[in-house]
Amino acid sequence: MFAATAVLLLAGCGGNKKPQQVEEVAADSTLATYPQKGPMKLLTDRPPQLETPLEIFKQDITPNEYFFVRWHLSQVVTRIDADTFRLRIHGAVDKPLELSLNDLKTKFPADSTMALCICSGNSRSTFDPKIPGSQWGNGAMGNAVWKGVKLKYILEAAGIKKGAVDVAVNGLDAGAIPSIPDYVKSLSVPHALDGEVLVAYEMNGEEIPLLNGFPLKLVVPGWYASYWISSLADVNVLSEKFSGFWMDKAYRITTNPGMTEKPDSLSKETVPLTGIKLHSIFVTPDFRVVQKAGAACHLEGLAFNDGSGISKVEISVDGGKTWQLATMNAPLSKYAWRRWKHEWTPAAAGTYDLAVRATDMAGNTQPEQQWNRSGYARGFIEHIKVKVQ
Ligand SMILES: Nc1nc2c(c(=O)[nH]1)N[C@H]1C(S)=C(S)[C@@H](COP(=O)(O)O)O[C@H]1N2
Ligand SMILES: [Mo]
Repeated sequence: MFAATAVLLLAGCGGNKKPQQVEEVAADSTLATYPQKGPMKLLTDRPPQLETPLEIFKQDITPNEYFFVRWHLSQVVTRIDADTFRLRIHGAVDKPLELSLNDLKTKFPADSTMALCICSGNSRSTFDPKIPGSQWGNGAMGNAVWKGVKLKYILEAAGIKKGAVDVAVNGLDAGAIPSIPDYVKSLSVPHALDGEVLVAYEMNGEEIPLLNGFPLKLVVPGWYASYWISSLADVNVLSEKFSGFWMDKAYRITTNPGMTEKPDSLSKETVPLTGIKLHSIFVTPDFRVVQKAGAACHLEGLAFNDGSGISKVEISVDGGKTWQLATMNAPLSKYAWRRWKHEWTPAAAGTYDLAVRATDMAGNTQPEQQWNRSGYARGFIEHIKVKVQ
């Protein structure tokens, strides 16, 4: 079935020297192929929201072509000239800077980090009661190697003025009309200077796809992707606390323990959502495949949190009554996801309720229940139903 869906198409290929250009074509309404992208699940086309197919998560590193895409504002960037592009650093600094891509690559040391980029709303479609907003499955995340310059070095080159408190970060995208608040996020000065936040110009050894934030993406390891500003162009150092829609009104979470609240009594207090909540998912088996009694079924999946580490992953094949330890692969890096595996041989035919739960280094494990008004930070235990005959 075809719908009159607008899709961005890259004309010409993306070398750093050539401007990147996109135009419109028609496409399938559910699986879409966008410029520099393989077939992805299309959530919305304006702005583009594309979800990674689950089988891609069998790979430790998510290829750029399959990395999920999420923009908030309809005026996404469809053309960037890498030669004239400048990253601007201004505000409460001694020396405002305008850095070209070449400046970033030649005047600063390069660093790289492997880190999980995950949307706060990943898995939103699984919350009950249902929550409006992008109905993501588990595919609004990906693990990549990011290379670029530490934000700390850039800020030190500009010289942060004494008393500065926040750093506001902004990309090239904009709302369709001026009343739509620009997508701006902020980090505290100590966080921006922690040496882990990166201004990335490379993703998995290639330039960042236009839809994922070419030419620069802010990488904030351990924090939800809402801070990972795509097409980063403006860094504004502030001597007072940042105030703006995307920090004050959006991407906030209840202060209740476990990031959970009741639909009929929403918590009064909210704070900006920051670190990635402990969660784990199945990548195999595919719940649509019928398994055979007496034959080994390979269970595999991912566990992750804010980088503080996973101590164990457990599997249940009886709906959470009993649990067995899964085998974890060695950590890929501090901020990457952790892969786990488990062999299971179902003895008899029937429908099995499989569940997976991870435990962090402090001994906290995942709850069965969690809900919040925006469907952020899913951490409740994933169950899948598997048929055996
Ligand atoms: N400039 C800009 N950066 C942005 C956003 C945006 O709308 N504009 N969305 C954020 C959110 S909420 C997510 S989940 C990630 C998605 O990054 P991706 O498109 O590379 O997957 O970008 C973040 N950075
Ligand atoms: Mo997001």
